[in-house]
Amino acid sequence: MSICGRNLKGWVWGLFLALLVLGLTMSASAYQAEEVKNGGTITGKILFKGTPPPRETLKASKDTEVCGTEVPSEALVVGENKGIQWAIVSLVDIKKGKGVDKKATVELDQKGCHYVPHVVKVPAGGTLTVLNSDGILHNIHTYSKVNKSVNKAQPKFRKKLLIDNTFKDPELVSVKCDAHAWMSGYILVEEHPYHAVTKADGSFSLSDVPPGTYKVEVWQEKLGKVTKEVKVEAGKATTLDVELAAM
Ligand SMILES: [Cu+2]
Repeated sequence: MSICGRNLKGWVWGLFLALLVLGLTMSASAYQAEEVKNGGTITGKILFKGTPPPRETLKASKDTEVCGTEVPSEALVVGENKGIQWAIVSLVDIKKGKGVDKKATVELDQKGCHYVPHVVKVPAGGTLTVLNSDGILHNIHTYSKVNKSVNKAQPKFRKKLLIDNTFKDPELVSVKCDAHAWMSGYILVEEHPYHAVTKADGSFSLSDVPPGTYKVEVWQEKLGKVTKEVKVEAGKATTLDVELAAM
């Protein structure tokens, strides 16, 4: 009887501890992925306020047969109607919605001594495949605070480099090449898919957003950050145009 009672007590304690650990784990990962039915859409444009500066040109000092000598900077690209390319639009306070596909193939190419695309989205826990279309030596050097940093050479014969077990937590990671100082890009590690990178005309779209009011953050590497609030209704499209000014 006493042995049985002790066993029971131990079992109850075990269960209690297991539930405690489970609870802590769940509260640590704030975002909950679930199916979204009849969600809304947020679409709009990110525009430059005022007269945009001319696009900067950087001087290439090596591998000029592949890179050229004058390299157009990608740090601030403003299109004809003031649309800003490669700004990031994010729902920052969303707690539940669509999940990210950790098994998706995400590629970042090194082409013409640029990162293509300039901003690449990687699901947290996913793998990044780095390509080397240039056929010259590049190296992938990331600058991060939360995730492990990467510093790997990619010789000209190495067409593919897989980076896994690295981008685990949400963060905007800067990537540079130590061989070509002007090469600069971003890796956006996302735990939810409600981030959009603007197209050449500054447009973006976020779909399947569960109805609610959200804080929207717009970030651009040269122009900084602007925060807006947006209300999303079931099955409806909400328009959000945001202007960013020079800092
Ligand atoms: Cu390089």
